Amino acid sequence: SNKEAVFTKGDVSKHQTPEQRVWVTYKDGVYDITDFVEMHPGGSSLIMMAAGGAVDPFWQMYQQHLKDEVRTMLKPYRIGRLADYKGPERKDPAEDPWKNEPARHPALVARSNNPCNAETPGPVVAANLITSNDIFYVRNHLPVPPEPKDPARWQLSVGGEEARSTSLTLEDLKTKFKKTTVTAAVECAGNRRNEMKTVKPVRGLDWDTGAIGNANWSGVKLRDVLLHAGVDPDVCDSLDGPRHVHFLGADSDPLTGNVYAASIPIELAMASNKDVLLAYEMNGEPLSRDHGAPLRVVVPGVVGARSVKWVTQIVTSREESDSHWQQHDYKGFSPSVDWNNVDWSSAPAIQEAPVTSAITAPSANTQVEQGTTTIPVRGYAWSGGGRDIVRVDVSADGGATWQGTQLHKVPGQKPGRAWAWTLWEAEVILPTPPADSKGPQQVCLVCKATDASYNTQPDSVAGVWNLRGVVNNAWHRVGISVGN
Ligand code: MTE
Ligand code: MO
Repeated sequence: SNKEAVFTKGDVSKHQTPEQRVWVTYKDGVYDITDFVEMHPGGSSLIMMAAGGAVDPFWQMYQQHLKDEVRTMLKPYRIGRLADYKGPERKDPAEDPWKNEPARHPALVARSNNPCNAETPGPVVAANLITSNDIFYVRNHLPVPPEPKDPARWQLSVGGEEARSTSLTLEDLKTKFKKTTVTAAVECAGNRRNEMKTVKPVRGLDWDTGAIGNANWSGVKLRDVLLHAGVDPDVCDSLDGPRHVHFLGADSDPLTGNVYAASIPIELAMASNKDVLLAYEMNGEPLSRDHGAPLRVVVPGVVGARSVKWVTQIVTSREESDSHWQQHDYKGFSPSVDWNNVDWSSAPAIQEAPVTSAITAPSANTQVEQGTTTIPVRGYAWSGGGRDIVRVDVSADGGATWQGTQLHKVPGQKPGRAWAWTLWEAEVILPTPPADSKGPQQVCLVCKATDASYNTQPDSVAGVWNLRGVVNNAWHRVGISVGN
């Protein structure tokens, strides 16, 4: 409106701290967000990067759902408008951080574009024991880093506490260390997040069941590389030695310069039977750009977030990684915790994944002919920590009664090292419709897996709901109808 106060960019730039009050602009609007920032001490770091200036360029970077939330959040804080607003600033196309993204298989189901997040389509997710590279889900937080200009000069640096600073080329890794192949599933902790929002809203990508895949990863054992860098083989027994191994990726935030990073406990990194790999091949081919070329970490049995792609630095430390993704994401909380009262330091970073399974066929809302008595049902099951899947049960009546399934496994997995997923299938007997029934019969198919420690899945999503929508391992339900 005309009566609105008018501010210059210079006025806005004088408001960058709670003491000066925190102002930002979005399009032609000026907002005093001090109260918002103080209400969300943990969640304010992103918006604070824009303090005293425009939030618009930040929003070009981040996902749509975040943009919508921030837009709604801003509304009540409007204090005026910007003088001489001339529309969004044109960015130099040469600086577009997304201009180097690789091509992707058209069958991948996109959940966001920049960054690319795309899942394997439901019907093919468990079609084969090994997921082919081009339809393996992609979960990127940042732009894909450029390919090394001269691959021969690419280097991995290894160092940190009680380790010798060491540089290794790809050739060093391939020739000085034993090549190992490990079949392992990688699953995003956000897989099946879409079911959580039926309980209460969650923040995150709307993954269905396809943020998981199973591949043959080849490379060298992280343990061998750490030993090469002089890490004491008995480091885990030392009382004051390093406790964590950090992995830093080459992908960086175009605004802050922060790279993707995560860490795992040193026990996992040093154990020869945990099979943590620095992989340069996926299913016998050099890693593709989306999956971490030229080198990525694969931490079997652990949520995908710790399997750092494009890894260029490995650091031993007494402290856990302080990255955003280790400290302020990929943690699980009680359903009672929300974005207003979350204390990120109160929960540990998720490492080993819980037992899970999902139905991948038939898909939801499938209609089968009247008189159908059985239906083929299939899917995948997997548990973290190398715990094998010992059983998958399915139900055709919402979980009142259960039927057995046939399991299909990757051969040769060692005891306690079942890193691969298990596929399963069954010809499921449908409930007999009541004699007086009219119209289509609704059938709720359910699956649940049991792992080698006899852990099984919780029955409801509501009980495992958490604000970030991670590790949803509730019984998976698929509604279909019989007849019309
Ligand atoms: N590593 C880097 N450097 N950057 C990332 O964004 N995403 C992580 C992990 N490693 C990520 C990363 C997450 S959350 C997951 S689930 C897996 O990579 C996904 O691996 P994929 O894209 O090969 O399927
Ligand atoms: Mo993830």
